[in-house]
Amino acid sequence: MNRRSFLASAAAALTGSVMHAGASAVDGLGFEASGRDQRGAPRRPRPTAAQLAWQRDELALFLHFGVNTFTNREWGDGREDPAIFAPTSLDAREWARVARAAGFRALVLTAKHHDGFCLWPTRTTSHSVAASPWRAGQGDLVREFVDACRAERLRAGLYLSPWDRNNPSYGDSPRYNDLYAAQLTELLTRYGKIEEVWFDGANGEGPNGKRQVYDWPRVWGLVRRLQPDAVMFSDAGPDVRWCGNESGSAGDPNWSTVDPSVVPFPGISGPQIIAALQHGDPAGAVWRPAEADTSIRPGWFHHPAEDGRVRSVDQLTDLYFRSVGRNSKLLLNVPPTRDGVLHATDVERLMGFAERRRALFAEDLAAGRRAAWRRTGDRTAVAEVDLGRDVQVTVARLEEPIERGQMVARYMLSGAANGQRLSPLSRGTTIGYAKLDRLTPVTVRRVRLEIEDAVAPPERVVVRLYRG
Ligand code: FUL
Repeated sequence: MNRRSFLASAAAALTGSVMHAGASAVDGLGFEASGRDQRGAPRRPRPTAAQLAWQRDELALFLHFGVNTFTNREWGDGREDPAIFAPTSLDAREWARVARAAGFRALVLTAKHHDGFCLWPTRTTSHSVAASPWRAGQGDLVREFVDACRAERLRAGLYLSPWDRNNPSYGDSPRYNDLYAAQLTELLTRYGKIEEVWFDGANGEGPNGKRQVYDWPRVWGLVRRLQPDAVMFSDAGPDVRWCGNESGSAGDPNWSTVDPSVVPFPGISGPQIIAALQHGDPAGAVWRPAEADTSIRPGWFHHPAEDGRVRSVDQLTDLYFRSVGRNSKLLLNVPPTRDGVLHATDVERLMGFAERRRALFAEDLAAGRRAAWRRTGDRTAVAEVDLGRDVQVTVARLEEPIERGQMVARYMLSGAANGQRLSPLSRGTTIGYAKLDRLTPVTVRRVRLEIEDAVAPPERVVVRLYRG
């Protein structure tokens, strides 16, 4: 079952918990007040330093690994025997090395998936690596993972599934909420700095058939207290939102601002919710950019039967344009095998993807050419770049200085060879951190970007051009 069809069936039941806790969940979480600018106009929401760093990473590797790797399932039911968790040559350092070599800057590991099996020796349950034969029951995969991230200078993130199909307290809401908080506390106090905490939205019944009512304000408050610099991901942020699908495609338009009352908690579904996640809201008061998560294979966990169905370099490159190139960040899942290492095919594709990006973005033809920037109205502006010579371009990368907010709502890019008249190269809606446009190969000397509409006076947009 995929998450979407599952959510559709669970939506009705969940509405209860959503109504119950109300929209005040985001209060007191340290959001920057929007305030007013020097001219007295309401200031646009802006990213925090942690959100900026998160976005600038552009690429993160997702690692789904656990008992499902050994049972060949996607969702374990919680009755798995810890004895099956026996990777023979687990090497977290290899995951991190591959990630770094492929240009990824962060990793996120499933410390606990829906089956409840913990990859660290937790004091909260015996259903963990401590009961497995791996490293004779002395292993701590979260430790090895975090150490590997540090060794390769990558940011470390942890996924802790709220849904737990093993724990008997699941569904006895206050009891399980205490246990969940204790697990989070272990993860966020034992291993030093954790940069992203990932809350998925799947939520079914527990082993006792009961359904859990989560205490999200408590969870978010706890993370903020224990790891103030970490970003929290979920449908409802509070720092980073799900992009609304699991195919890795951000919306177009894609605003990094949202109205937090539309998706107040993870796990609610419906077309309106998905649209809000995909597109954000130009009038939204909170900065909550979209993270695009997807897998390099059909499944999230490694299944030998899918070894021939790994996304190609072309497909990964398209994915990059649809995620990073639409003001999002790509969290690409590459699941370790039963041996505990990445599969050779996946590694080869990751390297091919890196090579393709290197070739595509080898030289910014507009680098060092200062663009003439002119406001033409309150919500419009024009940037003009003279490349100094006729050159062929195939890709444009536009960037707003998002540390000051996101403003552009519509633009047109046009270009002309020496002595020729301008003709359109591409049109678009939002820009944000980055907007990537593939162009029909064209020879240009002059390039003009027109900001045709914006939600506030636009700031200088950077135009980069590549031969590809
Ligand atoms: C979903 C889960 O149900 C999938 O198994 C996977 O972990 C995905 C990233 O999130 O909610």
